[in-house]
Amino acid sequence: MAASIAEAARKHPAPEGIVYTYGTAGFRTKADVLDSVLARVGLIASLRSRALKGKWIGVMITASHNPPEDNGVKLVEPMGNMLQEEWEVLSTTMANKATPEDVAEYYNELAAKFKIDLSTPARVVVARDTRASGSRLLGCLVDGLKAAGAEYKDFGFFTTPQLHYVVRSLNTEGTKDAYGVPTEKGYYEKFGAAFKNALKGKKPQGSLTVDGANGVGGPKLTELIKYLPTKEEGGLEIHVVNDNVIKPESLNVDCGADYVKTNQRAPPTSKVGPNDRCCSLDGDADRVVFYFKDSSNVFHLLDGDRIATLVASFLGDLIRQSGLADAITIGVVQTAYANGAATNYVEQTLKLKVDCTPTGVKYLHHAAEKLDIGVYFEANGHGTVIFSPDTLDTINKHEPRSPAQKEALDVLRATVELINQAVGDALSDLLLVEVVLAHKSWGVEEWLGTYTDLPNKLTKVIVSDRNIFKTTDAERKLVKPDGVQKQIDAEVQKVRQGRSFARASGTEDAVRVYAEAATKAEAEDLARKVASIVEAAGAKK
Ligand code: 16G
Ligand code: MG
Repeated sequence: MAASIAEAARKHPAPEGIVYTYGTAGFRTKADVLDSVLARVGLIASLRSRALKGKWIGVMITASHNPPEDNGVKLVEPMGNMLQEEWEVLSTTMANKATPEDVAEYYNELAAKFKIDLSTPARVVVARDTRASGSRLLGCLVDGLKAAGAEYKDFGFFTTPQLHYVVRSLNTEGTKDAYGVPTEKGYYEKFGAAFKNALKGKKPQGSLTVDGANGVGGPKLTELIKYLPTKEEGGLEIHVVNDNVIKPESLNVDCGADYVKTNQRAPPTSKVGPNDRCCSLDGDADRVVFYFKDSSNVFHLLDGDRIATLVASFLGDLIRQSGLADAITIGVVQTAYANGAATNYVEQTLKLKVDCTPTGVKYLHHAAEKLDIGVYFEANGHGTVIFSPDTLDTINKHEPRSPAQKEALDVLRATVELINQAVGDALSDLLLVEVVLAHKSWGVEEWLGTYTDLPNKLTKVIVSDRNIFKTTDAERKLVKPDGVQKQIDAEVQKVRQGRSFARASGTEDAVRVYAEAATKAEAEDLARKVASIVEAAGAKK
């Protein structure tokens, strides 16, 4: 075995001078320097599976919303969760081993450390997005898997959430927690049927235009549509745009969720009428944001905060109407980027508890796991809802006491099925939003009307070393460099409804600054002031 491990590493030598890190979303960088990483991830995935007695582990090759020339890779745990933190560190170490001998030695070291029996089967599911570099990188990954003697299933092109779905389904097949049939078709059948059941005769109004970011989400949505009720059958009219995966160089270019959220504008190609619902996916379809233009052609964004508030209010109603209010509580998990008005709305109007965590899906997911029903979304559109095992049990066993309770309970049960609980899933999330709007008989204007966002500004500052910026309180306060938070606080005091924070980015070499205030001018001014404080602090040695 050691010989084959070293051989795989030799075939894909690590380029000199590059330090790789398994970050918030796996390894991600320019595709042409990732071959060695993919081969080593194949080794790590095999070890992880063996450490878990042959459970299926997922490997997804994607760089999400990054430009077409980038790529990346992330590992998925058996229940469809993100990789355990300890293994992120081990993956980083493995990726940075210099020689084939070092790689083989580290492989054996890990086997010894975790008492892994190397004769246990290793099972790995692999898939990729539509990037041009994907097939080459898949080859490197497979070299690693074969060297480690792993059994693998290649699902070809998949959205990231489809991979999470298949991993969880494979590991729960035949048990009482069976998640779904572990195939692509099984995914469409599960979510298609749940959508129909959750609508329960309510007809979506108008149509939905979905921007696929020219990534894998477009064609997969087109496939999913075949499993949804047609407009004539009381379903939703969906138009898929920006779904050109034949031209991978167009991926995420002037379209997609990140473009819309960052630029606060619709993709230039968008040709929709006033108040028409639109949404944009990112390159691997684990993020979605909604938007529309009103009759005066003004753009309005309905981001992750809006999805969270909409869904939390709907679930709250269903729980009450089913007669479960005493048994189940709902909480909302956000990050510091959530608009203050959204937080206020959840606490004051919906009367639900809000938790704040650091940026990154895994932190929100972990916090949501502690709740009966945890609704978690980042403002950028990553998110889902998770139900604790006890809560699922309560919902399944509950006996309705009236026809009205039964009606609500049926919708609640179908909604649980419609939500991809393994991970935030743009396709499942967009269907969920449509179900809520249909039940409330709302269009985008009513949705937008629930509260008014505080004007806000996000900027970034390039500093010589972003790692000197250390935060606490879910990234809302700086503890280092000394004295900087005090200066920020002083600026925040000067504006009405002011709030601002600075944090080192986890994905870019920069410090991000967020500011919000009662008016656009105050928010922008506050962002500028805080950015210059950060810049000055970052310049000091
Ligand atoms: C990653 C995270 C995303 C987060 C973003 C923040 C996952 C799957 N993705 O893309 O949740 O919002 O990083 O980027 O966790 P930043 O640290 O550069 O601001
Ligand atoms: Mg993504």
